[in-house]
Amino acid sequence: MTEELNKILADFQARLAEVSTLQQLDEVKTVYLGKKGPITDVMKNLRSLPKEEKAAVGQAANVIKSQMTEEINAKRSELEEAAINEKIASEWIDVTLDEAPSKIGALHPVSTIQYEIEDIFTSMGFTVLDGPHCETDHYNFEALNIPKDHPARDMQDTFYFDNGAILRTHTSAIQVRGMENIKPPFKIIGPGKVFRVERTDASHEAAFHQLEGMVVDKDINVANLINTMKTLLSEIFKKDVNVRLRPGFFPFVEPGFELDISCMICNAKGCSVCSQTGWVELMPCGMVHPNVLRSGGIDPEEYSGFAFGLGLDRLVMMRYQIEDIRHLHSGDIRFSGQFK
Ligand code: FA5
Repeated sequence: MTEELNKILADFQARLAEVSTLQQLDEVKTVYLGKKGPITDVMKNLRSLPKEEKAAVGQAANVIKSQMTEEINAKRSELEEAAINEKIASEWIDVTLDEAPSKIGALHPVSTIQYEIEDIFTSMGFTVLDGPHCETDHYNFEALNIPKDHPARDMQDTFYFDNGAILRTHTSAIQVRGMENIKPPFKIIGPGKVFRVERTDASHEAAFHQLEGMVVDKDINVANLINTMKTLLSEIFKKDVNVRLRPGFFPFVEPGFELDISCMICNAKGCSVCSQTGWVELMPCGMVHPNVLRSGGIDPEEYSGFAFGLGLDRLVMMRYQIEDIRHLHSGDIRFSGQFK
């Protein structure tokens, strides 16, 4: 009988050695220690053994049963530990690794310069206004002293909708909306996108950006205008820049000026951006025409004002020496990525 028990143990150990999963282990346990297992059989048969053998076989069967239970428990621990180690290995994260390079975008240089200028002007007490891209003829032309059939309309051809609405050609439309809502004295700026029918070249786009400025108060004069322009340019360029002021015609100002900046692309030698003149038209300006004040509900006998319209794209070109305006809105990230 002892021999038989030893054989059962040897069989069990051979099967156990092949076990590699917890499921297989449970199967082996059921086969050897379950109700229908060989040890249970031995115990059941004790009755039929001679008295003198009974105790010895029962004892031996119990020893073997305990040994099997111990070996099964040891195997279980071994398998559970292996499973935990495998999980740890598969979920391991190296927290010391460098971050994957992120693809975070950046502001477009036109936006950057716009926000800078907004900061400069708000620090001088200006309020920032906004206006719609899609305008009426009234705000874009009529209220700015440009009646229908006025030749000045030719300089700013635009895109017309069937219902008479147009894409605004300049941010000057924001002036008109500003006058409707704010009573003088006031200092406002209005940045934004504008649209024109243009044959594009190195310094002309069909959709570009301007920043309008308007100051209305008592006794405002040209000296106030020039001082504001100078403050703006020295704050933006942080160095002396060559500018010239010459007469310019716009129906909504009188007198009107063109403020040109010495071309920084070619150092005023002449190039396609400055049309070989050495000067770039940057910021027309002037004293607000009495008709415009009147159409905004302001008495020109009591108040006067100045206004200007800064070309933001050209300003960006001067600052970063960009030789063609068309790069700015090309959508080419090899270009825009340089401004991160
Ligand atoms: C105007 O748009 C006037 N509303 C500006 C103004 C405001 C004058 C207030 C007086 C008082 P102009 O068409 O020149 O003016 O445009 C103003 C600036 O916008 C130009 O000096 C230039 O810097 C920029 N600009 C004009 N056309 C284009 C274009 N096609 N592409 C890029 N920039 C342009």
